Amino acid sequence: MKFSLEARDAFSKARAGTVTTAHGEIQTPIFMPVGTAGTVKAVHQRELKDDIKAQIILGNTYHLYLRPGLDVLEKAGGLHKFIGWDGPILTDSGGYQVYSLSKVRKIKEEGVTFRSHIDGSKHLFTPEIAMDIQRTIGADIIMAFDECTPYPCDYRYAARSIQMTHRWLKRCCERVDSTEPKYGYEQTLFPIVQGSVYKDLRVKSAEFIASMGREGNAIGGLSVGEPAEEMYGMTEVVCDILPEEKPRYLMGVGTPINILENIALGVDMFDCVMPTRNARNGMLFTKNGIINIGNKKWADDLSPIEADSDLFADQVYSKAYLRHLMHSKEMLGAQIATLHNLNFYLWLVKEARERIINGTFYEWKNKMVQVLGQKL
Ligand code: PRF
Repeated sequence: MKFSLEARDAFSKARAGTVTTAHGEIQTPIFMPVGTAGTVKAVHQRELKDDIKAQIILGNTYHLYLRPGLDVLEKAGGLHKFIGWDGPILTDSGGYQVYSLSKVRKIKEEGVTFRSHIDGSKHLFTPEIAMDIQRTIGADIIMAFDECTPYPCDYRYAARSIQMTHRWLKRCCERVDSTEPKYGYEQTLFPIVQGSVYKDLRVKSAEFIASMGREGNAIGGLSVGEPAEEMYGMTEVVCDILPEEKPRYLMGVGTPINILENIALGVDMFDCVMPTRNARNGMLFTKNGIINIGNKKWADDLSPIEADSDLFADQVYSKAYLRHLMHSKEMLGAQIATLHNLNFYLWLVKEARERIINGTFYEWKNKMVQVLGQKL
């Protein structure tokens, strides 16, 4: 993997760059649609590529390991081939889904034992196992196995937790460095900074993560219920320590406003279920603010979903039609709403990138932060 920085904003810490992976380039800042179980829910791979021009998608170790399982993925020749997506993929390590989804879990130095949310079967994830599984899945970027502390989290717990996450990171690095990729192309490991909302712990963790000298770095443990200002405070502290010349990925963030504010603090990569999940509940993100398409006020609004958009679905379908589909629980409703929201998120980061390059990012960002919070 390679990262080149192309521009820096003069009025904030925003940057524009390019990540090069074995499956293609990613222009940063970027948003990565979440494809938990080998599908960005309700979207065809062709739509991801041709309609919304997604540059990288996410997969989850936890889900893919439980279903379809490693035998099928290996037989297919990895996740790219299995799902018919030849662009870059990043997989999360399971070091988050295990905490948020599985039943009964025990965290020990060795790793985490948990019961599947699907059939209750018992499993163990260790740093080594999480790396081996990600070798079999075959993502271009793979994530370290960490502990994402909940919010709130007392200081003593958070302090002990980063120590374990750091010891786990060393084990992840050793495993990755002593094994080969299974499908002939390079896989890059990103370590994850933790430390809850404590500045001194974030500093300690960021310094340790930076010292590992990997090719990209991630920030975890945020957007778990803390106020946005607290999140920004942590991102700022961490970005000032993580090396400039490597991409920075803020995990599981966030709203369009969160994304803009974190770009301004120096973050390059984002993922979040918000555009996809909220679409299925009728929440649409637009350039003028947030729409709840289920609202009665849209019942006879025959204007396009988003007039000022290059997405065919935004032009061809009206708000009233989309509302009707959602109301009738027609599958096409979820498809249109998801495509719309992802297209909006990808427009947002692309616009941010262009404005970082042409020097108009900061003013635009502040204006957009006002607009995007409005409920229409
Ligand atoms: N760790 C991992 N994945 C994550 C997170 C984390 O802290 C978060 C936190 N927002 C989202 N996804 N491994």
